[in-house]
This record gives sequence, C-alpha cells and structure tokens, in this order.
Amino acid sequence: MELWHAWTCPYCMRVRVALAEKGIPYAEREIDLGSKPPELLALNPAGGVPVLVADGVAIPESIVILQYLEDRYPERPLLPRDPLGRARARMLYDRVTALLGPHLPKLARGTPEEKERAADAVRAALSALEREAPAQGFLVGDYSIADVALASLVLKLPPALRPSGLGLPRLAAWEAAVARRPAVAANTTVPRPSRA
Ligand SMILES: N[C@@H](CCC(=O)N[C@@H](CS)C(=O)NCC(=O)O)C(=O)O
Repeated sequence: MELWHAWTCPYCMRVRVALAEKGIPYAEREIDLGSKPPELLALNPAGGVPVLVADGVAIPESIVILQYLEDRYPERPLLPRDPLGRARARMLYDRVTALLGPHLPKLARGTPEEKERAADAVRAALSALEREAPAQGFLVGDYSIADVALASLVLKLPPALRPSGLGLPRLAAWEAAVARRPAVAANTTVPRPSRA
C-alpha cells in the first residue's frame, strides 16, 4: 500500500492518522504541492492528494480512503458499530470540513483582511461546534473519523484560535484528548517531526 500525500495537507493528515491508529504499514510518496509530479495526475486526474494505492488501485478523496481502510481493516475501528452512529460520524466529518476547511488556506496565505475574515469565521465555526459537543469524551462517543477530521483542522490553527485559546471548555477538553493520541501527535505536527 502506498500513500501519496503532502505533509501539511489536513486531508492527508486524516489518512496518515487512520493508518497509524490501525497499525497499517505503508510506503509513502510525499509531494510538494507547489510542483506536483506528473505521475500523480495519472493516479488522480483531479491532481490532488491524498491518494492511496491499494492492490494497484488508486483511491483519491480522504473519506473514500478512510472508508476503504475501515472495510479492509475493521480491527481498531474508527467508525461506531451501529449504523446511526456511523451516519453521525460521517455527517460530522463533512460538517467540520465545510465549517473550517475553506478558512485554513486564507489564514495561512491571505491578505490581512482575508486573514481577519477567516479568523472570525473560525471563531464562529468553533463556537457553533462547542454548543453541539458532548460534555466529555469524543464527538460521537467512541473515537472516530469525526475526531480525526476535526483534529486535522484544529491542530493546524494558531494556538489562539484553537478551542483551548478561545476558552471553549468542551472542545478544549476534546482538543487535549485528541492531541494526546500518539497517532495524532505524530501526524499532525507542522513542520514534520524529524525522522531518526
Ligand atoms: N476533498 C479532498 C480534498 C483534498 C485537498 O484539498 N487536497 C489539497 C491539499 S490540502 C490538494 O491536493 N490540492 C492540490 C490540488 O488539488 O491540485 C479530500 O478530502 O481528500
């Protein structure tokens, strides 16, 4: 199994975290998003990462990859057992992506005005999620792809814009719990931790 990814891409982080949580060995092709290798286009005509190549089949799109990993490696599950729980985890995966995903590039690379608007949008999004978050534990009960998705976005934010920095108690407790997971810590840190 081979993962094409970029270290800082939050969607790639999700796949790396899932592979690490499940203990699945893989080869990696880390790419520079500024100069994508032509072979990537052959694997994914849309040109983006992550792409997982499994048994010769190229699978783009993080949610499709995560579902594939769950189907093929159901041990150490990242989706609840019950169908409604699974639906809730997938819905939340899409919701956190829609709420936060578009603002991260603007925060990192926007004009000062764009950065300010993106910061306002992040504060509003996290306040909305705080109102829905459980008082304790993970987002849909057991740790799931919903937590992995939110972690991939929240842990890329500057500390002042994270739930802990914004004083959102439920999400701050959640943030501390996900950040403690070795698979998360090893795969969401920017820059990439040096390899021995
Ligand atoms: N919906 C995709 C989003 C992936 C995505 O946006 N990847 C970005 C990097 S973070 C990318 O490859 N951008 C370059 C491109 O699309 O050409 C997923 O969940 O996998």
